[in-house]
Amino acid sequence: MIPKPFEVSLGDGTTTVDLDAVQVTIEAGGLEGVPAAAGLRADGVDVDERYGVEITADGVRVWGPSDEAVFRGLTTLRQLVALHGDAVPCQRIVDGPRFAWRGLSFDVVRTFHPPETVRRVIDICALYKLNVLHLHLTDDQGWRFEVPSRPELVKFGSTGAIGDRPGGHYTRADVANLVQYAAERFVTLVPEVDMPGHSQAVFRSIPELAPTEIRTIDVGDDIQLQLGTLDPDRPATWSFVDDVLDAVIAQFPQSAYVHLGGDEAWGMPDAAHAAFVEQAAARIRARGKRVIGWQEIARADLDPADVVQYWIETTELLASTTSVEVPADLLPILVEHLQKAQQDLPKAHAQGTPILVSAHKWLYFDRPHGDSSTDPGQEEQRRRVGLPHYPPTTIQDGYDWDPLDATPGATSDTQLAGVEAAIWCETVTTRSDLEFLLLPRLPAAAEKAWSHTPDTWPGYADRLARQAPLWRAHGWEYFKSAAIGWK
Ligand code: TNX
Repeated sequence: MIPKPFEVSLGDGTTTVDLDAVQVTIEAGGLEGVPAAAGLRADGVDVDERYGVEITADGVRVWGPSDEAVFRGLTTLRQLVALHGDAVPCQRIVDGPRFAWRGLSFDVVRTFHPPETVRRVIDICALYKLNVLHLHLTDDQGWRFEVPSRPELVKFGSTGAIGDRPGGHYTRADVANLVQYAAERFVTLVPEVDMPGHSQAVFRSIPELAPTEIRTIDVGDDIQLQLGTLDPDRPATWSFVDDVLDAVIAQFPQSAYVHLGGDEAWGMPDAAHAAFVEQAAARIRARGKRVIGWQEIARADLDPADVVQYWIETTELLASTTSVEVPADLLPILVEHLQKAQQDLPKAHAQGTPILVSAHKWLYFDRPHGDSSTDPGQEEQRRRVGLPHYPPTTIQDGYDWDPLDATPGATSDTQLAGVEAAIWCETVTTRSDLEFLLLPRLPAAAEKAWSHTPDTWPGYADRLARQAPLWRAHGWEYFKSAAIGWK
């Protein structure tokens, strides 16, 4: 079972579990011993998800204080049935998450993923008790949702992706269907509109918003770094931001948060970046929503209800600037970026904003797989998928870490909103590539987000091996890491 439950007490014998005949009740009795989740402090995603499951020869009971809790309990049962078939060991489980926010950030820009693929990703998230799918909807290469008052964004901004990959966007009907599909699985879709950097698709669509000069640096592999950002001093910028926020909030009504990006505003003076973030954040809050952004937003004045998403694990990146060949004109930009990044978490802690942990070393799934595959047919894919500038990561690397220890300056889980993995799609061109990175990496991230006490690597590897039949039953592809004794 993944994530590992808080407490399992085995009974005598086994029984058949009929998932349609489970007794489900909304009540909290018996869950007092399970610690409450750390993370957010009010509305948002921090409902009480603690649950109990009791399997006896006389029947099966699932309970918890909320619909979410009961759904997580039923998910546990689904896994038990998949693992044990007709002979599920009688047992009593009481369980609950370590963190309130357990997510996956999904880049649908560099490669456009059709709604059917997003639904498969939601299914994978739900099976591992994640409750957030963060959609990275805009970037330099594309704009992926409708803003009714700005039809140019879809007309010109959505057509491309990286290289000659096809573009695309989600219609309002697509978004409504996805929001509902996710909600039925107690997954919240959190939309990201990346500003003020990563905005080339906006500039192509609405040239009036473009900076007077855009510098481009070729970083190889068909990827260009674009220096040029939205300008906080132009009134047109803010009527654009207002239109976009109105559209995104209307289409993702269940999300308490809007993600404003805020990352890699290359070439923008610090004061302009902070001013931009502060204004955009104020406009989000004025619409009754909370603000989340990549860690660079900590350079602006924030509200303690905002969330700062930590991604730049500086020690590994600082080492890579000397070991990897970096284009000469990129090096000073990169070094400055890393130096500033080291101040972001202290600033976030000082402002009392919770941290969402997405440190790239453990949680970026767009890193090459470091293990070999038991299937020689996967070796070509292994060489092709994953950004080459990251050192490869093994499945064990993805398990042997702790979210609190990984967050510089944090001393208590209460400073963390939770854990969110990220899948960027520069090298992910197909659904097969996507699933090849998500499985088997995602279950480890989910366990870090959910389980209060860590398992040993051999214990986890054994549980992971037993998940494969479930993936095959769903038709999900997975990387057959040779480090796992797959069932
Ligand atoms: C950095 S993570 C980015 C993305 C890239 C990713 C590749 C973040 C906020 N920005 O634009 O796709 O690295 O791993």
